[in-house]
Amino acid sequence: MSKIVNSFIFFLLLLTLSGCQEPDSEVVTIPEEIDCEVDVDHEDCEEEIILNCMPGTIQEGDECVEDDDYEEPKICKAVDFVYDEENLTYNLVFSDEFDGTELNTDLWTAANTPYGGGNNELQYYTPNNITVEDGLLKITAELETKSGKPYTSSKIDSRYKFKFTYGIVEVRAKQPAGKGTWAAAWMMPALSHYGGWPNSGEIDIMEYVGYDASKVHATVHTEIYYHQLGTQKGSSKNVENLDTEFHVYKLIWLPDRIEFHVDDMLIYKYQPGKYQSCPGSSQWPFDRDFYLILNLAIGGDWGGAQGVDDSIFPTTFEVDYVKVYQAEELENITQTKDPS
Ligand SMILES: [Ca+2]
Repeated sequence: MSKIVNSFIFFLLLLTLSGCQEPDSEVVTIPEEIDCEVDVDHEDCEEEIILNCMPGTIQEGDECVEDDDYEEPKICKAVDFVYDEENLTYNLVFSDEFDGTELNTDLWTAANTPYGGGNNELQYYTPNNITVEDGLLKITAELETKSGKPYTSSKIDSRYKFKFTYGIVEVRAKQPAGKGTWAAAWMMPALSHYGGWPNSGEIDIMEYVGYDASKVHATVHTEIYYHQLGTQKGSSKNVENLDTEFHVYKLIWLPDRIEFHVDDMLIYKYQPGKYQSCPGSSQWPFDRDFYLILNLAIGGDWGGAQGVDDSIFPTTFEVDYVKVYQAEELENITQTKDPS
């Protein structure tokens, strides 16, 4: 036992010396042999207890105490995923073709509130402005005062019914014409895992404001990239006939990037790992479940930036379908350094 203890101490001494001196620089003095069975109180014979301290703590004597020098290990997000995008096997996991005669409440919840939007929007969201007919979801905004709001409209979400991480979303829709409309197909985090808005992220698959009728917008918001700072990440695309014809808005959400398309034309690609070696959740909170939202707001900081034209009502946002596909290969994907 004593030899083991002494050898261990000697080994530690060697390690210490080799760490701070040039190799072969000095002869190490071997401590004199001590018989711990006889000399039980000798300091070299005291049994050393090595505690398995938790991260962020350090052993002091026989207890673990807080380590003031500890820094949380930084987890890099949206980097080091290896997958073959060309050969992902996508399966349909959510689909609403709006073929019935009313909103499918197994998939969606309709809002009923004057506070459904924020952004100084002017609508009261009620389920009453939804119709499902001709294979379409129709959200119609009306010039109608309700609970102090001058307009009514609708907003539906899949929050408690469908949520997902990574996948392709397709929304085929026709935009609501007129100055003052603000339609969107977008996604919010199911849980505020990284904190309140915008820290846990927001993905705006498509936004449209009626006063700028030839443009469609796609945006992500994160802790450091969001519109109130003017740092949100996104872009827009000029497309004809947005409010007279249906167009397909597509989100491709992968473990390391998000792409937005309209009619298969790229609007914007967000890939923080291209610009930063180690993105954190403040740039990429998009590794958690999100849910779908469709709504037609009236007025507000953006939609109402040029006022609201009361002659446009009723005006309707029409959605032909919402589909979500997920790839088997990405279901449990983890970060792996590419061996090449
Ligand atoms: Ca349909």
